Amino acid sequence: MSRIYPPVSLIGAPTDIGAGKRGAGLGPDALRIAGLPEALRARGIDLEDIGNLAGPANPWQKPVDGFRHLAEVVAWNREVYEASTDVLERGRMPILLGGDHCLAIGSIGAVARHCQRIGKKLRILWLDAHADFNTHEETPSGNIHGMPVACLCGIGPRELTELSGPSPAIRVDAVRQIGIRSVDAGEKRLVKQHGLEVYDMRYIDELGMKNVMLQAFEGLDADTHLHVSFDVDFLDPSIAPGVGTTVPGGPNYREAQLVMEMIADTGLMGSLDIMELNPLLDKRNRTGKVAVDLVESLFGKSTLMRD
Ligand code: B3U
Ligand code: MN
Ligand code: MN
Repeated sequence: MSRIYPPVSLIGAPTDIGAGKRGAGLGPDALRIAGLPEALRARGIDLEDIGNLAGPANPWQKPVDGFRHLAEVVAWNREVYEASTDVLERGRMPILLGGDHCLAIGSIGAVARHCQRIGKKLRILWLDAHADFNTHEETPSGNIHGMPVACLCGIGPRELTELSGPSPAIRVDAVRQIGIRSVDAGEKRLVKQHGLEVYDMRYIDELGMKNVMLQAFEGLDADTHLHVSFDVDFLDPSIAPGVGTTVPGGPNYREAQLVMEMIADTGLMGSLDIMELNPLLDKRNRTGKVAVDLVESLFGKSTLMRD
């Protein structure tokens, strides 16, 4: 099925400020060099690339009170929030090129406020190996890329929970997490306590990816804005080694393609993050190319004879 897509804007956020390894700051250009703009234009999409945002350098310091680089994370997220809001208000679909996943606080914050303004429901598909639901007390690392979902749900420091407006930016029940296979002990307690909907790999193995996705889509309607937050470490490391925190046992290429194709079929995707790509940990930008391939499927490129 061919579909008309809204105009799209690429926003680069070249930083690894919330990560435990350096290199995710090269993600935006690695995605461009892997051919993302050309691939989207080839789908007939009206594409603008607003280039890379600027923010503080990574001072590479140890965590303080359970947070590493909190002030810099706030500054980067403000930039992301403002750029994403501007794109949404111009009637375009933002694609945030990360950068590490802490930037979802600004990106999803902008989408959540936009949905509130225009009266749309919000559903977030969080594709990740990790739940990213840590707090400064539970975190084993102090890395804020392990905390964005908690912050968006109102759990975290005020600088981050109120970054886009009154806290919480989103309701826990707006989120569906898919592909999860690494959750810290304290984080797991919090996930359960708050009732976050997590489809972990065991669940995917048992039900099959198709049924899991149908569950994730339950309750969607034409008034729903679907935000996809794609942490590239969602993928099995055998196809996506170029990320800072690989976790074995993730979705394979075919399962990942099915996820993307089924999201495309909903016709509801209104915004996207592509996060944590780290080309320094890869050869020949392989992971970037896989990510571009999958994003093409998110925009309706089908490998089947259904077009
Ligand atoms: N849960 C761990 C590891 C982690 C979370 N997100 C990523 N890694 N990419 C932590 O440090 O919070
Ligand atoms: Mn993540
Ligand atoms: Mn992850």
